[in-house]
Amino acid sequence: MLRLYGSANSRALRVVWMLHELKLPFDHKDWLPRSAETRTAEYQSINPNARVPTIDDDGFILSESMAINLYLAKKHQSTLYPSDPQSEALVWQWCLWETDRLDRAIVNYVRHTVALPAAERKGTIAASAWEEVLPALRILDGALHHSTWLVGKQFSVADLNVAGALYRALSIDTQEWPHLHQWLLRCWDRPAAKIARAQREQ
Ligand SMILES: N[C@@H](CCC(=O)N[C@@H](CS)C(=O)NCC(=O)O)C(=O)O
Repeated sequence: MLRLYGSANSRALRVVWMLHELKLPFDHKDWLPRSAETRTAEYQSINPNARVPTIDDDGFILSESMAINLYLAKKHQSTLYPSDPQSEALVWQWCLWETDRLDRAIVNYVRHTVALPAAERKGTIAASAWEEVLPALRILDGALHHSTWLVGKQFSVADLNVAGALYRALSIDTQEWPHLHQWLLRCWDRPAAKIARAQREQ
């Protein structure tokens, strides 16, 4: 059986979401980042970064949340993974773009504005993160101006991976970017997303 290492309270959230989209049973090692379990030699033999998530798919080991979701959707011939090369490439584009432009910046911004206890927030970190987050949110809003989804005419792994990474943005006001705002709500309204979110927020 497929095994997922990593708590929904980490970037494994987007993988939990994908596994529920695909309705795949999985053994969940619900480990928090930096937990003792991730610091063992055994875990580091499958993920030398000592980070989560990682999957073990009947002996095939894979880390990097974006790659995991691309692999799972493709392997299971999901409608979330487009079959034509150009749409497939656009899915990769959005996943790589998110990792480059937004993934850490949005986490830093939300942690240092609303998520951390007030005494632990650092305005300088929030301000420099915002300089990266703001243009990225504008780009997403522009991309969604004339289309419901990021690639093609239906929800795909591009939407799941980017909206999954934007979980933190659910706790800030995004109404200034109406297309992004509506798309984010649309994505997180999916039943599989709600299951993953409930697991994170329990
Ligand atoms: N690019 C990686 C990032 C993985 C990552 O940074 N995971 C964090 C939790 S969200 C972690 O395990 N951090 C532990 C550490 O920093 O030692 C992915 O998307 O899977």
